[in-house]
Amino acid sequence: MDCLFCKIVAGEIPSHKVYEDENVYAFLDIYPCAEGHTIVLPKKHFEKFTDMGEEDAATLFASVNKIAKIVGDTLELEGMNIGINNGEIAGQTVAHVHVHIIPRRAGDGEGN
Ligand code: D5M
Repeated sequence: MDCLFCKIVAGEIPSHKVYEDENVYAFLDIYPCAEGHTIVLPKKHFEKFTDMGEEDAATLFASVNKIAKIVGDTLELEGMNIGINNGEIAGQTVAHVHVHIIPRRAGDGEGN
């Protein structure tokens, strides 16, 4: 399958790995919104979050929970945005489900 993120998981395209287990792969976003911006994706290919069944979605978010704590502890963050762009109309540019973990810091100006 010609999927950018499947190729990253397979090691065919280089990435800065943050975390990996049997179900997910996490790496730094190449166009970070903030230092430490991390992407978490399921190793199993789904185009959109809403294509996933409950069990796969729960597994993904159990790992997101773990990785968000690691990112938060490592970077000593007080908070972060955790989210998904689900579908092209919602801003999804890579057609493989992924969760953004975006560190937030005092004065970073986004204010939402
Ligand atoms: O987010 C897709 C994200 O994927 C976007 O923030 C850039 C990032 N991206 C794209 N290509 C790469 C590579 N090769 N390495 C790391 N990060 C990458 P979306 O929610 O689909 O807009």
